[in-house]
Amino acid sequence: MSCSDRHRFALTTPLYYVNARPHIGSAYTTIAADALARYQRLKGLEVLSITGTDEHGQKIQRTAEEQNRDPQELCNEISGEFNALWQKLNIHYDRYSRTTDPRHAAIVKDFFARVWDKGDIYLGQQKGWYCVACEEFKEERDLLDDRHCPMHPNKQAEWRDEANYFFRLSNYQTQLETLFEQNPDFIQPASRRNEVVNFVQQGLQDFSISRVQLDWGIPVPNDPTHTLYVWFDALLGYVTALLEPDDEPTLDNALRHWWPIDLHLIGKDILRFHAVYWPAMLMSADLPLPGRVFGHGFLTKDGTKISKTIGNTIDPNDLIDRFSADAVRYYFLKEIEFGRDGDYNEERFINIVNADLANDLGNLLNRTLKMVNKYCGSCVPDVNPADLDASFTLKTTGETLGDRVDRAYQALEFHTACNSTLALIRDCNKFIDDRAPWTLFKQGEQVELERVLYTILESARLAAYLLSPIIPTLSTAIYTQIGFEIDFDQLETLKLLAFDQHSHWGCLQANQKLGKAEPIFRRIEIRVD
Ligand code: ME8
Repeated sequence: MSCSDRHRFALTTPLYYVNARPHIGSAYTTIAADALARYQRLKGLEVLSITGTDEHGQKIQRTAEEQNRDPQELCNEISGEFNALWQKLNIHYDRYSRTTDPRHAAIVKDFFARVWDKGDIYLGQQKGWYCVACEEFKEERDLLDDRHCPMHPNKQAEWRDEANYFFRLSNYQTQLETLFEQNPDFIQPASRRNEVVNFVQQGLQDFSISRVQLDWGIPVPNDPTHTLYVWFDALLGYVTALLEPDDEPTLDNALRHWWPIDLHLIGKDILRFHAVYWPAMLMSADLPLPGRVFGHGFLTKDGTKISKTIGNTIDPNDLIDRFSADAVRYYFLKEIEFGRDGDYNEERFINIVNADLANDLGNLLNRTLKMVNKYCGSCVPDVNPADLDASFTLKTTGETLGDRVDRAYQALEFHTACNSTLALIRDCNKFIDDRAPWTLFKQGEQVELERVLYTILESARLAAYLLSPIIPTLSTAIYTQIGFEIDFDQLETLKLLAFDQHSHWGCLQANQKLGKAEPIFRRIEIRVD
């Protein structure tokens, strides 16, 4: 079993198919992965964040044929679009794995040889219904009327009866059952784990890992009349990503530094591949297993899964252009419990980011900074947090917030991290109205006035710090206005922001010179077309 190094953390998004431009569903997993990677970096861990594209298989071959294009040219174009989107969404990945990279073919060849030598590959006859959109054989009982696929109701499964190489998945039934029993957290959340355990208990069947009517892929090393099944090749894209730029592309070199990966973040549609097929393939190759597989829910639009194949996509580029990257990142992580399905609704999007980011957080900071400028000479008020008594309830709440949010990130409960932090900010807004600093000023209560303003400023700082994995640009703006010279996007400055210190309420130093006060997030006006 894997035993990962506590000072390092490697995580992956799925490698996305390049049959169409990225949509908000693909962005969703990547936003979550980026938030988690940023959180781990804040905690001082060395992080390797992996994403990429899955470029082989029938689905891509057909898309290229339909568009009368060279498949590689299609892959290059769409892969470029994924990359451009990640830049725009402020995603910091360390490795971008493309399965058409020649280095990847070398890794696949080495891995295939190990599984072959183990005796886990044999030639057989594959008969069954294949959904090209899923790149998966389906049981007839799982298909809808006229053999339409439940995941892609506009696509029909196709009959196949051909010689294929098979992987002996059935050999790993007991080992997989033991894995799930001994490592209850291997598959998360628990509901997904139960699904997988039930599936495995029904008895595992070998699955075919080659195709004969397919050119666009990696030839089977021992028999080039067959092409490797796209999933066999794609999962190994996670391993290829581990090669250092100068490494010779061998499996041993790839596994040297970061294996085993700590976390595979995926959507629930590809759980079986990651939680059953992949561990069995790794067991066959005698390799340690990844730490965890987390299967999140689907984004839906009017109740239907958002999908490139169905054609009901939402363009993340458009959302970012209109609302900003931070707003998009915040909405999806705060609004949808990670692990569950969630529906996208534009009115709700606007209401939430306006309420939380523009009103509660943005206005609070702006009002407070103006008062500090006016009443305290543009410096953090000269207050020792230890002198604040129990009537400063924000201090009491703030002192436990760091630990609560830390636990939420560890458990991938992004919505809890957001809600707990925003609760402190709402309390701040009430606190200002209750303590009325403007009245304290008129009454000449300078000591109390400074205590009140320090308390609010420190709470806003803490909120910005704890939300920085989700809204890095806004957090940088808040920190800058409070007088720090840091950028949450720069790894070097993160070293100055030690989690132990900055996640604690009370770390703001008295007399720090403030930056320039400016609105951090402008309210979004609802478009009336
Ligand atoms: O499955 N809601 O690629 P893919 C939430 N190439 N997440 C969604 C979503 C939705 N509506 N639609 C897609 C593949 N996703 C394979 C992976 S990995 C070695 C190979 C997310 O582009 C979700 O995480 O079809 C899904 O699992 C992922 O996009 C990949 O989708």
